[in-house]
Amino acid sequence: MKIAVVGATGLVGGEMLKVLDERNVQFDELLLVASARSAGKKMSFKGKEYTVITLEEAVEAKPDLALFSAGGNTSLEWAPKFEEIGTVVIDNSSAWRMNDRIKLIVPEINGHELKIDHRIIANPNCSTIQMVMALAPLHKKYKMQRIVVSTYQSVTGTGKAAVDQLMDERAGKEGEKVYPHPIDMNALPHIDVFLENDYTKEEMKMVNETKKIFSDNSIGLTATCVRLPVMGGHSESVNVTFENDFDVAEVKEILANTPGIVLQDDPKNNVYPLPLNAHGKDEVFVGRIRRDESAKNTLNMWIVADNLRKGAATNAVQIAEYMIEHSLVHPYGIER
Ligand code: 2RA
Repeated sequence: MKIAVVGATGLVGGEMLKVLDERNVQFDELLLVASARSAGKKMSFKGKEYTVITLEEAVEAKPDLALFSAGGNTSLEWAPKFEEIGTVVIDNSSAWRMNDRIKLIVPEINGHELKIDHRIIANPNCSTIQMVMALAPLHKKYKMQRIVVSTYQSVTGTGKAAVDQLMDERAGKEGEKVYPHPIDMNALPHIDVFLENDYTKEEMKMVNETKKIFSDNSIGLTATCVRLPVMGGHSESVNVTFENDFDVAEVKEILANTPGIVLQDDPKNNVYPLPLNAHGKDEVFVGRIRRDESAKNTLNMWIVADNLRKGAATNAVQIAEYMIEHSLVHPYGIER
């Protein structure tokens, strides 16, 4: 098994390496891949030194599996080149997510959709993953009709340059600006680009990806996505209306018994999910669970996760694990 991490020098790429290590994913060879600018750089993994190679060199090396987190344009151009040589590409960018021929996977929810002929698989957006993780077991029991979500997103979702902008502003230093406004001491209701309908692309990702993951276009969803000067993870206020009524105690019990979810809901003792506590963890944390007293069959909840872990690297590695466990990685009929 030869695994490539494409975008190995980025924030998500670094997290992918950590997750591969922590989960002890077995492979014989590792390729660390990045743009020509970073090629030649030395990086270490499990105490061994690696030289970062280019995408051209990685295609030559014919990996069995490639975890991509190098931006949408790189994915659009390069994922098909890997696909052609039989590599399974798990792509963290938004480039392929809404393509009809590509599966959009959260393994706990729709891993069963993965088949041997899938060569490019899309990892959903971070803010979508943590929300659908918490909603999936409730959808099964009560059937979701409509979701209203507001996000409070970490600068790490933008990448290293955004973390630098926040730190530079905090230190009173001049530096590269990735946001159109100061981020420290601020809240920007603007993540990714604005679209024709005046929603941002991040907001529409939440709408469209949720429907695709649940294979249900009837789910109504509206989102407002906000960037905050936060580091540990994304937080979300979710208001969800179900077809069927629920019992709040039962909702808590369902969530507490769902793998990958941690219930943190003891308001009297100030216990609720926080990005500072989610940092570096793979689970999705849920709390502030309460009935919306203004609407029928409607629930409020607060969902927090480390956007670089379950929101990106961990989910991608879990897809890889699923593909390996179900013998879906090795190619068929393609001369390699
Ligand atoms: C963000 N959702 O937080 C993005 C990262 N994929 O900006």
